[in-house]
Amino acid sequence: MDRSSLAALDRRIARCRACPRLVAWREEVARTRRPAFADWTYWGRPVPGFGPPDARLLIVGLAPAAHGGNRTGRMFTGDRSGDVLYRALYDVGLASQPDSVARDDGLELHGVRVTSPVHCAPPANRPTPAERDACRPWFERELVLLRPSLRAVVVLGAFGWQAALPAFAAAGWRVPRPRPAFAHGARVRLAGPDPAGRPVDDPGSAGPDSVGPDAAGLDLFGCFHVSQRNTFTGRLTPAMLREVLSAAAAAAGL
Ligand code: DU
Ligand code: SF4
Repeated sequence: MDRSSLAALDRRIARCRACPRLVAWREEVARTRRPAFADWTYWGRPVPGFGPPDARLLIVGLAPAAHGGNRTGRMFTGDRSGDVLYRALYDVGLASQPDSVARDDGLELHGVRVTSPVHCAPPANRPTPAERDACRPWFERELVLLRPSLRAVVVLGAFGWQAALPAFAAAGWRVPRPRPAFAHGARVRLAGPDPAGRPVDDPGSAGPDSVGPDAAGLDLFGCFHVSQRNTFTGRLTPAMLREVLSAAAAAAGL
């Protein structure tokens, strides 16, 4: 197996069983299903990231939804959060179609990859800090593999933001101290590694994978999460989401 390719990483992630509570939950949901999806064979496994391996823009969520990604096997696919996200990506020219219903629906993302810092659906959409930390090596590995092309990131919500900053630092980017706070509309510049190739923020994590000459700087954008709690209440409107995605696409050169 080519351990350096993103496709290989995605296959490895999909076999992970590191978190007992999440393994039990994702499989129980897959067994019991929701009446509306009674004829589905749920994925019931970790949901890998989705999008091209040379993406210039990365979108970071929270975790798959029990009857969304955990059912379809693709990030933000088959749930209301995804309806909002993919509609907006299509509207700003980054997706080939406005909806995302199944893994084989033909959807293509243009220069964009979608992932999350936790790959298994958690009960009540809330991973524990231990689960977030357990999944972090997968996220760091994904960042290292995307590093040659990656130029901008949109983080959806405070959980993703808190999980993302240490991972970007470990993957070689320089994260300002004190750590910038999450806000909708936040925009933070992360420089690439210093010439010596040492991540400034988190020297403890420096290893052969952590540094390299290929990391340019990137622009990190904060955006309210696309969950119904935000979209049904108008806290996050489609226009607000399109605005952040457009700014991030421009920063990424898309
Ligand atoms: O709105 P919903 O489809 O029920 O999403 C549930 C929950 O999971 C919400 O907080 C969004 C989040 N989520 C995510 O972060 N990534 C996904 O791929 C799907 C849902
Ligand atoms: Fe593995 Fe991440 Fe799923 Fe935990 S959440 S079982 S670390 S893929």
